[in-house]
Amino acid sequence: MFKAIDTLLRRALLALALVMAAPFAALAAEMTVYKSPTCGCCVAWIDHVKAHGFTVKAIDVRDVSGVKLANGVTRELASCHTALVDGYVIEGHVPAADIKRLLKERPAVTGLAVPGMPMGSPGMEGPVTQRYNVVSFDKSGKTRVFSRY
Ligand SMILES: [Cu+2]
Repeated sequence: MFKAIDTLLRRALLALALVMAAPFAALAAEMTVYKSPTCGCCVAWIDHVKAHGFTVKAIDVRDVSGVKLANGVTRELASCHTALVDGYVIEGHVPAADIKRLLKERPAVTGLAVPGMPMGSPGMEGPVTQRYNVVSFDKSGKTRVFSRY
């Protein structure tokens, strides 16, 4: 009798714990963004990912290329800022939706990049909108189109 109540109580507590943990699991990951102190579009991109639920720690560095080199971002892939999130490298003006998809699907890649700084990408909004691709890249330098805009 007591054992049955005990089991019920345990199940109820477990259910409660799961319900309470769910909102935390749904929270987006924390991101560290390396950028030059004078980069305006970097800040605009940070605002974009924050608006999509990411927590951002921005670090100003004098030479972002050192961060890129250390994280497998080649010259062809390079943009302004370099971000690290949950084991992945995010280079440039990558839309938050792609980062969320990356973190959900977790492919075996180093990260995502939007090379250069295409007009119309998040943080680069203006009167002109260019077409651009988000590419995934790996350690060997191999790239693959992840999404098209
Ligand atoms: Cu930029």
